[in-house]
Amino acid sequence: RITVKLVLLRHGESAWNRENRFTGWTDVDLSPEGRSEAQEAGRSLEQAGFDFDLCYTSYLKRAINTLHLVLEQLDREWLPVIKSYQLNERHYGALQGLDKGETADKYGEEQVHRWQRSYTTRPPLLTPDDPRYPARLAAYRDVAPDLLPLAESLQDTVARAVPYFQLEIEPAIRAGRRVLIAAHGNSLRALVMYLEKLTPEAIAKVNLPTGVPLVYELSDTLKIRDKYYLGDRKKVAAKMQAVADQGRATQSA
Ligand code: DG2
Repeated sequence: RITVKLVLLRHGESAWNRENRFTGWTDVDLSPEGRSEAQEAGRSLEQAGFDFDLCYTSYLKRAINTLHLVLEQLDREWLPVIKSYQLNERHYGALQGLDKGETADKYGEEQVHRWQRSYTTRPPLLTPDDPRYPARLAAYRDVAPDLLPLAESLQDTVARAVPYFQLEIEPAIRAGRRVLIAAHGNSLRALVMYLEKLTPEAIAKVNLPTGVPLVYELSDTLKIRDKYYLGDRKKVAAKMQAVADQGRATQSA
């Protein structure tokens, strides 16, 4: 019986997580707290005896730098790292940059929750002339423009992240390679939904904590044998609750 460990890691707290702003494809870096979270994630992986053969991350620096801090901690900076835009965060469209609490004050918590956690609802779209439209950004100049979003639902994110996972990452896992994926709250929720075969209703309740390794022990056919967070249970629960609370209104109605 072969068991392969796959580790999913949401980046440490970013500057905009700290400011409670919708981030999406905005390329903000880690906050000082987020850097410590990433180092702590590296330490807990090291202490639990984890090692990796191959790493994947997005085109966004909060995930890239989290991965780097983890590899530094593991003394594995030499590991191959494959970056792909398919692992980018869900594109939050015209909500990007807005304060999540103030948006809830303006549109109501229910609407904000729908934008954040509904499977099919897209946030308000960017217009193609918006300087934030990915087709206008250097990072995506090699990507066909029709693949680049103006805003995405989780379903849209699943449609790019899951086929990428199936084509590029699954063969490596099936071959027994130990994979670490450093990505984002919603791009990782897309992978969690796929791995755990969750319904849209079930994935709506999943909130990934920042900077805590999520370990899947898989068979070579990707059946889940075990799943756990590498971290203090209470701290992890508190971090998940903090993520869930980000869309709350700042003033009670
Ligand atoms: C957050 C997720 O993404 O936000 O885009 O604002 O993981 O890159 O910090 P991340 C964002 P929520 O969907 O949890 O509001």
